Parts: sequence; structure tokens; C-alpha cells
Amino acid sequence: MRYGQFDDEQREYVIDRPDTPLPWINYLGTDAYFGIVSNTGGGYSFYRDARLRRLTRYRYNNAPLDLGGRYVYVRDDETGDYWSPSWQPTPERELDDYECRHGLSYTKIASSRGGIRAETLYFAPLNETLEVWRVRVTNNRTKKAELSLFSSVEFCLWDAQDDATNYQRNFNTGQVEVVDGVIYHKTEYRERRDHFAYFGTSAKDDLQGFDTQRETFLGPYRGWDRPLVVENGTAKNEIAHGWQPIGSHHVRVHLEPGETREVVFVLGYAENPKDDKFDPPGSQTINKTRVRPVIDRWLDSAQVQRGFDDLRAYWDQLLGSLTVQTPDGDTNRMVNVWNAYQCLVTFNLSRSTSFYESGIGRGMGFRDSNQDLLGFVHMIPERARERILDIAATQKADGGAYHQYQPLTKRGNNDIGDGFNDDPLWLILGVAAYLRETGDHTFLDEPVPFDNVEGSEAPLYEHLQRSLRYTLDRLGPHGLPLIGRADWNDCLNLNCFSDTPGEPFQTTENASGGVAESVFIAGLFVLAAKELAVIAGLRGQDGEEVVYRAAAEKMAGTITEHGWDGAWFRRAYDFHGTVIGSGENDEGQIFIEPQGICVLGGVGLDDGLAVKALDSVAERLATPHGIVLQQPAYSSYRIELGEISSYPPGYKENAGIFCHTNPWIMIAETMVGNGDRAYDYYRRINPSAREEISETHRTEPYVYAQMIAGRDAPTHGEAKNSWLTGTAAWNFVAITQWILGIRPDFAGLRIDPVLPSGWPGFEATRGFRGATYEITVRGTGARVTYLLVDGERIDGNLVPPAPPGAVVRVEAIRE
Ligand code: BGC
Ligand code: IFM
Repeated sequence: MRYGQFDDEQREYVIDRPDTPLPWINYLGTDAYFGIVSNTGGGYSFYRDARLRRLTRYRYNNAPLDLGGRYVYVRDDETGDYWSPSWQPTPERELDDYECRHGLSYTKIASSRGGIRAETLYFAPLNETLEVWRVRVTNNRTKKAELSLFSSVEFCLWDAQDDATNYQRNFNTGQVEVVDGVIYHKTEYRERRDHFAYFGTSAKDDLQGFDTQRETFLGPYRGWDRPLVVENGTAKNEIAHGWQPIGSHHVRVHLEPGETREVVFVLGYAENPKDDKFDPPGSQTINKTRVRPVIDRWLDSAQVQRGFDDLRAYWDQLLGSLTVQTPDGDTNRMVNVWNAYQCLVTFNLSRSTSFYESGIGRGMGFRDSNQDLLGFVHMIPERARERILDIAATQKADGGAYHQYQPLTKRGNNDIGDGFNDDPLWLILGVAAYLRETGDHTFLDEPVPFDNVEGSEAPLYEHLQRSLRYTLDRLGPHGLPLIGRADWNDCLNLNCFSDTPGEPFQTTENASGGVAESVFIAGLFVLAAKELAVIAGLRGQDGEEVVYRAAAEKMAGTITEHGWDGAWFRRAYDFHGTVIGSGENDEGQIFIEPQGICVLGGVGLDDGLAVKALDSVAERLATPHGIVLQQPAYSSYRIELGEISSYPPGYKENAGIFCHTNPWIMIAETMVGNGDRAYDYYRRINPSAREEISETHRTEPYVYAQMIAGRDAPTHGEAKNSWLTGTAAWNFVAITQWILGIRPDFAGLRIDPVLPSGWPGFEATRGFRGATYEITVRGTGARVTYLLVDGERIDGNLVPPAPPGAVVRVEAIRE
């Protein structure tokens, strides 16, 4: 069963009933100002950092999940009937029709009740720190309508963590100011004087009043489903002193039959420069000199339309950097629109903010961001570059990493501890992806500090060297890398043990001293060391190239010696030296991660181990809903394995289909030439291909989810944690670079498809280093044997880079 359909032309997903299995959300904002918006108008906004600069409030563990949002109420002033056109927060008031269109960085929700149609477009214009709500109300009745509109937002007192907990203080700090119809939220302005929020409306003569105190607006013992002010139809014009500041405008709308009226609301964030001469210390009122013109500009209908058109054009341009026409509609749709879009959102927000990530728990992940940019670097390489520099600046002098950093301060945070020993290696893959895409090797000379300490700057290249060193300095009893607190699998905590039976496991404290080893990190090391060897070679550092290659080979040897289990790669050795992910274990005999990453590193390609490992995956881990993380699932908690076994079987890292890892297997399958299997795995988790089973899948059919419940779970096939996941980038890489095979390489663009056997070929357009490549893949052979580049034959599959601006015709022939 579906809850809507794709509008491929408009690049929108159209939800046609509000009661989706979960809130189906979208994101507003492209750069610094962001918001979540659900199909029923729920969600919140923030500037850069969902923890430290939250504009509007979210209540955790709410029911429904997305309650609290950008709500508009329509009131029929003749009958007193009122409702919200986004269905929430007035679900009792039935709508005659409803439609939500989630587009690229915008959402439109439209509905009708009693002959009144209201359509709200939400978007955040490019290069601004604000969002626009454009409300269009139409009278489809045969007689005139006297209506009121009430806007509403509930302000968050900026630090979302503090806002959710520190009531004894917060109930006293809230402050607002209302001037000429604009509601300014200025809590914190007294002491900091540098940031505030504003909420304005285009209504002028029709503006009847405002509200800023939640308790007054809602009325005692009432919720957002029946605000007293809306019920009575009169704003109270009350200024909030403490408690719960909100913003609401009351606008009167008179409509003749058939008439449409547009009212714009603008919610935004402003910062005053520290030395603002208009705003001396001690000032109690907000300096509006800079911000008022901005607000006025965006309250203008023509400007709103221009801003929206610009946003659409921005996406046209970004998505234009890679488009494909394959025989499969679900592939086209995901590659051309939704997967690319999800990559950008994930790149922007890392794992911080969704209805599965609270926005207060995490900053930007070190390994996460390095992987996210793999799916994004072709669209805006400059932003990938900037991000890499931010990440690298948080690297510690010993090569280690903070697991996360805060986007606002760009400083490492230690909230969930560090010592994830794989982290530093991902920096090499991130940088390599940037170099492959751009060819800009001067990047490696960029001075970057360690741990943001001034004076500690070293060329980016040295950061990469220290990343490799970090692994080599930490080898365990089998010569495999020490796992530390955990590797990519956050929950495989093998240095945990408890001296006291029944005590919860310890991680961080024991992690550094522990001797548990990871075959996964070993595989990742081989991959990263080979990349760095190529990079060193291109820098003319031949000696280092040799050293890195030798290190990769040695590690590959160690994997074959201590990490091979007979039919698949082992996973790890725990604190006690016990093997994990082996036929010797009673549960957790085979894990997906090393099968993927070792093959990606090239381990086992020459001696048949890779094929064996992949066959074992197909046999033991593949399900119709995707490939599970390990089997058999852990049936009970095991202190020596840590968090992984805390999940019930089939969920998350305990044998869930952890979608991030599936593309590693797809890629590995292409590396052994098995296009059918690679593509089959791709389709099993492709969200668009799963649209038909939305009832089972439950999360949005237009984006990947982190996890689909595995075969051991009672809800096999049910997805969770949609949107912010490394799954987005890796699937994009798997389908575009390995299955379709359009792969940026240091020396040019490789066209190396490994297709499912039924396919006659496909077409694609790819921007690369400023030139455009129009690619046709044809022929029925297994691999591309030669190219016709603007008609000229080149043997092999590497297209040399053309000058910027060139349009190059490439025919790739599979003989
Ligand atoms: C994992 C969670 C885990 C958490 C621990 C996340 O990355 O997906 O399952 O609870 O890390 O910090
Ligand atoms: O690798 C991690 C990632 O960093 C955050 N989400 C879960 C993954 C697997 O544990």
C-alpha cells in the first residue's frame, strides 16, 4: 500500500493522506539555516547548530512524534469553525481534501475544509537565515467568506538541551518585543546581544493583533488542538515575560467567491556584530537597523516567488551534475533526484537532526562527514573542501580523532567519547574522493591545525600520514589494528568487561588499554593506505608510495592469516583474544562489514577469497529486504561484546539490515564482476522500489533509512531512522560509480559499468572538472573494452579530462 506517489516531473513526493505510518519529513535550508518539516506541518528550525541555536521548540518523545511545528489556523469568523490546513494540530477537524508535496528544500501543504482551500509553501531562501511561509487562501464557496488566520511558532530558548531541562531558570528568562507587526524573540539578548529571532507577516491593515505568551494563546489546560485565542477569534496582544514565548499573528481575510489571498510569514535568525555601534552594551531593545529591511524584502510576494524560483534553479543546477537514463525507473528517480538530495541533506546535518536524532545528542561525526561527502563532492566540491578542512582541524596530534564536533564552534566534542580507532582512516577516503573529483592536489598543502590549536598547523597531507600512523601505532596481538572503543560498528564494544557481575559494561575507560582487534579496521587500512600510496606517488613522493603500498600488503597478509575463517572474513578478536565472526562462535558467526570493506581494499581478489566471502554473504546474510549485519543474531546480552547485544535480535547492529553496509557488498560484487547480484541488492533496499510496501517499510519512500528490521525481528522489513545516514552516500557511490561505473579517478573519468545481465546499456550526463560528458554505454559484453571519445577510439575505460567548458561525447562499448 502507498500513501502517495512520486511526481517525477516536479521532483516532488506527493503524500495524499496525512496519516502516514510515521511523520514523513523534509528539510528546509541549504547552507546555514535549517528546519525539519513533516507532512503535517510539524518540525522545528535552527541556525547552523541544532543544539546551540534552536529557533523553535520540539518536545521530546512527543505523541504524535511531530507535534509542534509551523502551524497556521484558519477560522471561519461567521461560524466560529477553525482548523489547521496541515491537519495537525487539529486532527479532529476533518479535511475535505489534503495533499503534501515534499520537494527539494521546500514543502507545500494544501487542503480544503468547507469550501476554503489553504495552501502553504514553506522554504528557506538561498543565502538567507530565514524561512518563508507563503499562505494562499481561496474561497471556493458561492458566497463571500470572513476568515481569520492565526500563525504560530513556539520559540526555543536557543540551547535546546537547556531549554528542555532547566525550567527553574527558563521560566524567567523569556523575552519578546513586538514592533510594527514583527515579533522579536530576544531571550539571551540581555547578556549576549548578538542573536535573536523574528517572526513577521505581510499583513498590514488586516493585522488584528499578536500573541507571544503560550499560556494565553492556548488558554488554561488546552493544547495546540484548540487554542483559546483561535476559538474566540481575538488575539490578546500580550507581551510574554518568561514562561513560554511564542509568536502568533492574527490576520483578517475577507474573500469574495473565487478569490485568493496571499499572506506571507517570515521566521528568521539574526546576528548583530559584536561591536555594533547601534547597539551599545546594556541595550534592552533589539537593533532592527539591519534586519528590518531583510524582513520586509521577504514579506513581498514577488520576492518570495523569485526566491522560490532561485531555489528551484539551484537544485536544477546541482542535480544537473549527474543524470542517468537507465532501463529502471526506480534507479533513475533515486539517482537523479532523491538519493542525491538526501546526500546533500546528510552532508549538511550529519546525524544531528531528524525525528530519530534529537539535535541535542550529536554534532557532526568525524567518520560520518567523511563518508557523507562521498555522495556529494561531485555537486559542490568547494563545500566538501571546506568540510574536510573543518574535520581535519579537529584531528589530534597523534592522528586520533574526536568522534564528533559542534558545527557552530567547529570544536571537537567528547560527548560520546572517542577512541573509535577507525575514525582517522576515513579522512583519507574523504580527501581521496575530493582529489579524484577535482584533481586539485594543491589541497594537500593547505595548512590545517591539530585540535584547532593555533600554531600547530601542518599540511593536510601530513594529517593523512598521521591517520595511517595512528593505526600502525596501535596493532594488537595478531598484528591487526586495535579496535579501541569500537570501529565503524559503534556498538561492537569488545574492550568491555565488568569486574563485578551484573554491573553494566564499561567502555571508554577500558577501551584505550584493551587489546581487542578489528578485521574491519584492517580492511579499511588496506583501502586507505593504497589510496595514500597513489596520492604520495602523484606528489612525487615515491619513497612514501612504496612504504604505504608495503604497509597495505602486509596488512592484507595479516588479514588472510588471522582474519580469514575458511569461507568468509572474521570480524574481530575481543579483549580476551576470542575470535568474533567465526564458525567457532555460537552466534554472530558472520558479519557483513569485513566482507565488504576487505574486498573494497582489494583483499582476496586474486586468490578467490573475495568470491567465497561474497557467496557466504548471499547464503547467510541476504534477505528479501536487504542484507543483515550478522548472523545468527545474539539471543542474549553479552557483556564482552557490549552494546551490539543489547538490541533485540533483528534490530540495529544486532542483525538488523544496517543499510549503510549493503552498498559495500554491492561494490564488492561489482569488483568480482557480478552485476546481477550487485543490482539485486541495490533494488532490495532502494526506497522507491519499496514504495509499494510502505505499510511494512513505514518510513519515507523517497529516502534511505539507516536500518530495516532483519529476519530475526518480529517486524522484518520495517525501516527506522530515515534520512540522516551514511546509507545515502554509499548507495549513491555504489549505483553511480560501481554498478553504472561512472567513477572519478585521479587521472580522469572512468566508465566501468558492471550491469545486470538484462540491460542493453544506459545513458548519462556527468559534469567532471568543469567539462560535461555525455555518456552512452552499449554492447552486451561484461565490461567496457574501448571508448569512443568524440569519435576517437581509446582502449580501456579511462576518459582523460577535457578542458573546462567542453562538452564531450563518450561512447563506452562493451564487446
Ligand atoms: C549507533 C547506535 C548506538 C550509538 C552509540 C550509533 O551510531 O547506531 O546504535 O546506540 O551509536 O553511541
Ligand atoms: O558507523 C556508525 C555511524 O558512525 C553512526 N551510525 C551508526 C553506524 C554503525 O554503528
